[in-house]
Amino acid sequence: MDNLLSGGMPKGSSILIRAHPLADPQTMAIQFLHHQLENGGIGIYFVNNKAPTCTLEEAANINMDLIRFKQKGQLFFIDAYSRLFGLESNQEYSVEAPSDLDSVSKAVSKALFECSRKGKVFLVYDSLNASIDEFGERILTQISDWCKTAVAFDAILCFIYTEWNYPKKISEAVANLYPNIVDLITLERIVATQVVTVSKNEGAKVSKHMIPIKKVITGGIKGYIPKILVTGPFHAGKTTIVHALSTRAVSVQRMGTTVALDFGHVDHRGFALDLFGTVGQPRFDPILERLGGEALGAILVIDSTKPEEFSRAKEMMHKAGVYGLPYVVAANKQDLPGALPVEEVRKKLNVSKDTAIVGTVGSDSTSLLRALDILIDKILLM
Ligand SMILES: Nc1nc2c(ncn2[C@@H]2O[C@H](COP(=O)(O)OP(=O)(O)OP(=O)(O)O)[C@@H](O)[C@H]2O)c(=O)[nH]1
Ligand SMILES: [Mg+2]
Repeated sequence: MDNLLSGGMPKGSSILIRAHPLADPQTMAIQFLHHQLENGGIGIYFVNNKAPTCTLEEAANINMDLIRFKQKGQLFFIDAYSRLFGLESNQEYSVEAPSDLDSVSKAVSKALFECSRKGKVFLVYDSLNASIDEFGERILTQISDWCKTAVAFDAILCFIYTEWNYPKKISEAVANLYPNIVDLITLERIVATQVVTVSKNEGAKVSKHMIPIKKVITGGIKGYIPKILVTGPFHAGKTTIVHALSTRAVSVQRMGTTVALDFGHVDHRGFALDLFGTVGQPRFDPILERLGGEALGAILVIDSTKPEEFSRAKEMMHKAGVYGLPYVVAANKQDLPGALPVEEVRKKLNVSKDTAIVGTVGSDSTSLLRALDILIDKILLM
């Protein structure tokens, strides 16, 4: 995100997290807030659609302890919710009359003013939708004023917004209001999922139900590239590379060769990636054809001492159906005598200058990470 925002969150500015109706903008906002608090900033959380404690609970669910910052006097809530139901609020700032824009405005201005004296403020506004529902376009004029205040106080205002089916006029006005917009989009792309099923049960008849499962990791949002195919000829070093890159990996091996697949999970640069290594032996090519599906990119591993296998390498890319996807060539076994240098590999493999080829050694993770980095960048630019 820092790179996407060219060097991190802008100071003295405002940012809109604009989410597709199926996406979850709050988690991202909480994560931004938590990051600012950890760096010593002052947090303000404006909430008008649920009790402030709900936000604390949701943060705890992703292992982010906001209560600690609240107790330390670093985080303050503006409660624009409780009074809607005639309830008392025990928060530092509360909006007396949440249905009255002046009352909301007063509370926000007061909090911004007082908290800016304590340090650099990061304010989360949760949610813009509820305010649009309540005040219509009037809220946008008000926000424009707050954004000016943000510049004056060097604060960052972060608005949570879901793009429901608003009239074009409103959604355009919202988009025009903010100098920074982060979009959370849901892609309707089917990704390989694990399923669990029972196939034998003490001889009793079993149902054909398949239950999809997903291991849930706490810690908030992570970039996730669900499938990178690692392919290449027999013995080129695919299994070695998957294991060297992965924090967790399993392989189905027999007598030193892979007989089903390698699977590895990589945590790198804040990304979670899943690597699927294929089998090199041609008799397993039917598996290869199935493994390539839904991959977002590929690492083509070749043994740099065996140019006679290069055409097989390209054939594997075709068979796996990953030609056309972003890919990087790992010209592996560079440590062996007779290994072709990268430019020779390019000639013999007969690929263009645009194809990234990285010289690698299976035991040297620096060289492997260089290849992975290039691939990630290519995938992100897709
Ligand atoms: N010298 C050298 N040996 C390597 C390198 N990478 C892998 N190897 C060795 O090459 C052999 C084959 O490596 P694997 O990782 O099993 O190759 P693979 O591509 O998975 O092979 P299959 O699954 O059978 O197609 C092993 O003995 C590895 O230790 C490297 O960069 N240099
Ligand atoms: Mg293998």
